[in-house]
Amino acid sequence: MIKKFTFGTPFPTESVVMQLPEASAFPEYLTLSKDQTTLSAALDSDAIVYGLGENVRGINKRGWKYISNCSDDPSHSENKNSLYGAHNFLMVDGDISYGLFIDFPAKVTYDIGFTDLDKMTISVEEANYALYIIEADTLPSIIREFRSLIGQSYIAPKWAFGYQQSRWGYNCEEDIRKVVKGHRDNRLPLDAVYLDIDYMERFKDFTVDEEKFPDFPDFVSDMKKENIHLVPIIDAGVKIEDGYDVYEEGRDHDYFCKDENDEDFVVGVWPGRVHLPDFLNDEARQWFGDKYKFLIDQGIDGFWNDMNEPALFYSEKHLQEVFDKLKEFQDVNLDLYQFFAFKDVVTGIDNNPVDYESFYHNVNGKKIRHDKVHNLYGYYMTRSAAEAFKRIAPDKNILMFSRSSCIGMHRYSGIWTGDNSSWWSHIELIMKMLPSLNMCGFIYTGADTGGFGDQTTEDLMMRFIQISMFTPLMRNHSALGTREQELYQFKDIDSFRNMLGLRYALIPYLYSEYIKAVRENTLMFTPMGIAYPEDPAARHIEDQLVVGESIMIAPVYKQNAVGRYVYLPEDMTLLRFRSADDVDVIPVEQGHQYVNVALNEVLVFVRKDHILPLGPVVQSTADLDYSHFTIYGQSTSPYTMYTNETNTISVTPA
Ligand code: MIG
Repeated sequence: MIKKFTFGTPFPTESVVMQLPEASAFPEYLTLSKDQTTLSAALDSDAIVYGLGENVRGINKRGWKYISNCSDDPSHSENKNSLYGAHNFLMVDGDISYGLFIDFPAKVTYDIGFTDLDKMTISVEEANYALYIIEADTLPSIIREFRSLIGQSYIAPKWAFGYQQSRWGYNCEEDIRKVVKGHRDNRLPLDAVYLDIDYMERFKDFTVDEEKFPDFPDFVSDMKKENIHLVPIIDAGVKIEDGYDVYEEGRDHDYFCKDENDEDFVVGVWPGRVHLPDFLNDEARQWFGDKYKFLIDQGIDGFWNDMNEPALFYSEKHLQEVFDKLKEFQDVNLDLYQFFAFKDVVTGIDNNPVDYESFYHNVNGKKIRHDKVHNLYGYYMTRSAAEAFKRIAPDKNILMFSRSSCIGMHRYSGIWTGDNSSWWSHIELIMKMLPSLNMCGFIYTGADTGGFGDQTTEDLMMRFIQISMFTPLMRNHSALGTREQELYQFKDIDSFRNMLGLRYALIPYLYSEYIKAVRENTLMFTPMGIAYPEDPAARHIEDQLVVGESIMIAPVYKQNAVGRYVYLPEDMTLLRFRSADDVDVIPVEQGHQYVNVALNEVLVFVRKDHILPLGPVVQSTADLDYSHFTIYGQSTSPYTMYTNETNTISVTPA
């Protein structure tokens, strides 16, 4: 049952799709402050708090403070409180269990056992929000009810389950052909290559640099013949440049965010000075979305939206203040305090909170200050694209995922988890994010495989691939200036090829479980405590996940580890894969087990009374073959496999 409580006048976020009547009785396990901005609840000693989507730290969010405030922060260390998304759903699993969703577009702070381990305090910036409390017998039912409240998640095209290669720095057609060739020559399967900001003309959205790509449509179709999709990036900011149509149209029609004097607000991002499209204005949103047609007409069928928190390097106004202020420090003896004051002036330039309070949206004629609706910006940018796709190419399923997000956006696209690093702890982090993201409706998702920032290593890449091979988005992406990390750059290409082969053999199963998660409002990645609620030993395990209905995974995420402990809540069949066809099949008993996992091996545990169908190894999703499967595990009932969004086949146990 969902209970809705409305406080003040909430902004219509369109995060939910159901109209519910107001509930009357406020639940006794929650305390609402007099001013209605703070909710608090006791947490009994064994309670787990699940949810909050894209965030640092554990699956159990207890013991830290999180702030929903979409932020462009490329250092995902555990001292952070906010990443790129605002995912205001959580679930308390204790003596009393319930779900809670705060429908509010600005800051919400969650002190989940940070100040007091046994207490949860949620503070909403203003008493203008809708609160939904979900009560049900089981956690999966709470999730199901919540997900039906927010509407069906986005469905990505099947090719987007193929292996994808990206790097900030592929500069021209030649670079991309080299990447494709590198994969093909080494028989590394591949479905897509990404175009980062370098493909544009001076970083202008909806342009292609003709010097780098002399005949873009031709190139796109060449690539398509090789079963390679090209996926260009779109940034939120529009470059200020006379003669640039997107800039001029936006300016002439007042489609950009305004400053306090009603002038188009100026900030700096990649192209230098830009304006920010006002995605919260219906007309502007439609206008910007229609611009994607420029690339769709040239054969493009996938996009990623970036910098849409929005990321701000500087605002022109604040930059001027900084320059003025810096003069005060010139020729001064900078002592300890002076020096740090000076440093703060400089390092505080980008993504400065003051800047977010100095521009405005036009929402149906009403001027709304940005910080009041901050967390909707990336969501509405992406919605602008997705709504336009329906008009431009109603018969196509176009891949779309975004960096910034808010619940509601899950209906329009997936997300990637932004600028992670080539750190072992970030293999662990994605494993913890996956179930939390699924609860919040984000099912098409994945991390930059191998790590975006910093230098990767071959062993780290191998272990990263071994978790990414289960995630819907499996994309190797890295930052400009870091070590090149295409899989053919490493020594043991054979093992990487084997891992990718296994991924492609798993796609029929993974895609099917993805569709089920979307259609049935379930998790694709289930924490052990939710999958095995009757087993106290499974309850707090955070480094194993149930993937879909049939399998459990226990990734290796520690440097130098050649094995690990695994807890089995029931007897299972262990598959130790070196490749899709080189596998040891080992029955393992319920209980704690130590298992060896060499660097070139990945473990899959088939659950009791379940089967895992593996397809043949192919080089591209275009060659997926549903005519025969190798079946692992045992079951008395057939496995229902979605072969596309709606059709199923029945796969019978061996
Ligand atoms: O601030 O377009 O997260 O994936 O490669 C850097 C360049 C801007 C951030 C994205 C990253 C992308 C990069 N972008």
